[in-house]
Amino acid sequence: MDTQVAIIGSGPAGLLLSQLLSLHGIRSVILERQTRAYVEDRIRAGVLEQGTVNLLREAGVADRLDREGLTHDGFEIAFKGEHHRIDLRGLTGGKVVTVYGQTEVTRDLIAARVAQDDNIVFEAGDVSLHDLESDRPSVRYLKDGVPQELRCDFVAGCDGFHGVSRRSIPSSVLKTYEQVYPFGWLGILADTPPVSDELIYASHDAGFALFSMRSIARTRCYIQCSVEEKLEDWPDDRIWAELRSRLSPEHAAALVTGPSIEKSIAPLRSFVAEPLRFGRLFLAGDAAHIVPPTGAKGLNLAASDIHYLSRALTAFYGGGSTALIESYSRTCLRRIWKSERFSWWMTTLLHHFPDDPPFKRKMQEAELDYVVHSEAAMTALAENYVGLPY
Ligand code: RFL
Ligand code: PHB
Repeated sequence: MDTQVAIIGSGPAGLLLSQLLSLHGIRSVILERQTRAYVEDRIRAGVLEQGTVNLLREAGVADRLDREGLTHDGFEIAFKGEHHRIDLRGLTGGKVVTVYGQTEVTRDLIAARVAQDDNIVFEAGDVSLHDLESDRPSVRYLKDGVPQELRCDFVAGCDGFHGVSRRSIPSSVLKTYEQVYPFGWLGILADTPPVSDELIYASHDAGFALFSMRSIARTRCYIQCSVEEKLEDWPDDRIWAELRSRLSPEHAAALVTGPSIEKSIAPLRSFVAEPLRFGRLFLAGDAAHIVPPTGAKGLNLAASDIHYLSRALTAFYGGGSTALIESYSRTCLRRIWKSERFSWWMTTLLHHFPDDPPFKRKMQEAELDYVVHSEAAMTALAENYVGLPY
């Protein structure tokens, strides 16, 4: 089989790239290891920057997002029994975020891809990349146990942190930077109304908690937990009790609990691989970088990588220009490192670090107190949260 761009992975990065390329008449094939149902049911991110929303509109997949997405003008930070509002709209000259689940973004994109080009190969096994330094690379994989080969001009590695693409770059070329945090997030999804109209980021002596949502009738919450924690030790009642204990009394009284629809534990890590291009292979999204979810940046960074990559490939096929291909890695990394910094800072500010001396906790409290009372500090927080410009 032949195509122009072989895309590995049908997460938001791979799907959005395929959709944008298709609008410019550029053919692509997506190879995905999992089944369609698995990909569509994965519960992950929930907060979209305006740049991500704009890109989904440009891709023609924002009808449901525009109908069902919730516009959020601000969020709250809670600590020491008080809560403080960060007025995103007021502090950024009118910018906001949209709450709309990654699950829904993925479903909308898959529906569009299947309807338009039907170019996703689900359950593609043993994917391997070849001849990446030539101008005709290929991708080999198994479908129903039968070996297949896909020849292409470019390979887009959109296969997440555990994918094969990053590992196909020689270690002599790739440099990685990593920080693993000494805790994880235990997430719960339930059909109960959110505790507040806006997200609440709570810093508590027992650890961080986040009160988010998917709709006005569906709650998504997280609590900081140890990475050794087992899900079976966390019946719903224990999670809700722990969440309630980390809220201010006013919000605690308003928390509505109910049976969980989904529960999961995720480790927290910061990670960047450089460069993002090796010959004809581009890395994008979680394949190239991971942020801890505290700043709500992972999905949004995947989208900004795809903004740059789609433009680079469109310019190449439009007139043979390689300038944007050459600058892809450099351009992306400038924005990636700033989102890494913000996510690391939010994580450090809001979590309990088990091995820190009491002095460090006092420093956190002083910084929190400063951030929520200084217009300058809140402005810096708000402009990063709504998303730095592309
Ligand atoms: P994905 O979504 O991981 O998709 C990669 C796809 O590649 C497939 N794959 C392979 N296919 C073929 N061959 C192989 N060898 C393959 N290996 C892997 C996988 O099956 C998968 O379908 O990466 P992508 O597209 O780069 O998207 C990144 C985002 O998913 C991720 O950054 C966000 O979910 C992170 N994130 C958040 N981001 C935000 O912007 N806002 C948030 O509010 C937010 N909250 C979160 C999050 C991530 C979380 N978890 C679970 C880590 C909350 C949580 C709890
Ligand atoms: C979510 O709703 O899943 C969510 C929201 C904000 C974050 C992380 C996750 O910072």
